Amino acid sequence: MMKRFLTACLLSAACFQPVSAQERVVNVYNWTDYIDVKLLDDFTHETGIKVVYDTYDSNEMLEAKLLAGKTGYDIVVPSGTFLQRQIQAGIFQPLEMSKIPNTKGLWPEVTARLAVYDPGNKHAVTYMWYTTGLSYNVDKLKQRLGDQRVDTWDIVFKPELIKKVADCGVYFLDSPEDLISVSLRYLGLNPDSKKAEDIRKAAALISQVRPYIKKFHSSEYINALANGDICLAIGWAGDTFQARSRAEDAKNGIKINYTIPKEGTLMTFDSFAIPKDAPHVNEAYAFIDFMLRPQVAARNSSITNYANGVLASKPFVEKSVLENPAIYPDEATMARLFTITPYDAQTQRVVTREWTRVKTGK
Ligand code: N2P
Repeated sequence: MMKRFLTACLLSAACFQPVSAQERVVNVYNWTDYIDVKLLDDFTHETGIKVVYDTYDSNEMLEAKLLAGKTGYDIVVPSGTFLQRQIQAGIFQPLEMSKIPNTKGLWPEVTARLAVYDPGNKHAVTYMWYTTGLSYNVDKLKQRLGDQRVDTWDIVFKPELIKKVADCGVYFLDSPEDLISVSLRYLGLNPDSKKAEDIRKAAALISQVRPYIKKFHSSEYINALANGDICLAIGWAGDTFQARSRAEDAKNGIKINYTIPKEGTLMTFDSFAIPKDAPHVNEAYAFIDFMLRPQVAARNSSITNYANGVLASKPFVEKSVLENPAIYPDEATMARLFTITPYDAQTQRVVTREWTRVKTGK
């Protein structure tokens, strides 16, 4: 074994280089469609650190990996509630803010909201924040719903309405937290309720319209909307506007829109965190600092259509993105948004069971 190592070593140039000159790497695990991918090359070019980039589209998927341990990831991007319980489970290391000087440009209000999940802002910094709402094909909905305004959850939760659009394809996010909280809100219950009977009521509401839902999925709806395979989704704002851009690029005449229903919706914060067993901690700091650089954060927002956590990036964000109140909500829109707290273990069991039941239609 040793001999084999020595032979490999002697044959490789790396063997003769000082450690600091050897290839530096950072392993990043982020959501799908959530970055300007050109920035990864820019980062490598500037720092010499290679980025191994991997993606997921659900907090459940990320959490399962983190709980199994030894992921090899240096940076992950959980949403607020998941971040909170992962911090409590001891998964992340406290951040040394002196290694992330660009935290000086962070957005105080957004940072304060993240502190609800990460008390004292010790373990995470906001990457993006956004809402859950209605993503739709403007013409196909108009053909089917006439003058009905698409600014209410009625569209997806009233069987007589969703039934009318089922033929052109409806997807819901495969995210129990999003779907249950907005259902609770629609029912006039506390969207953050942890009562089992409330969770069951929310699940029953979704089950009622289950026959009209083609798929539960949290990333395929972007292309499905953009190419006309579906006409309605419960989705996230940034993804929806990416679908709009893709349709525009394809010049296929498909018009996509997104609304925050008047009844209100969930607002979520996704943030960078470093697992305790991250193999490349200094590289992780370098990556986070790069991503928080105002011009870089702005590029990410301009491409992904998500609002980032860096106030100082605003002057550099594409005007159409910055001025879109569904991405950067104005005061009136803000007033309709709610946030939620993590499920305790018992509630989580109810949620998981109900969600499986809803999806399988049983
Ligand atoms: C990006 C989805 C990010 C929002 N496609 C969900 N955390």
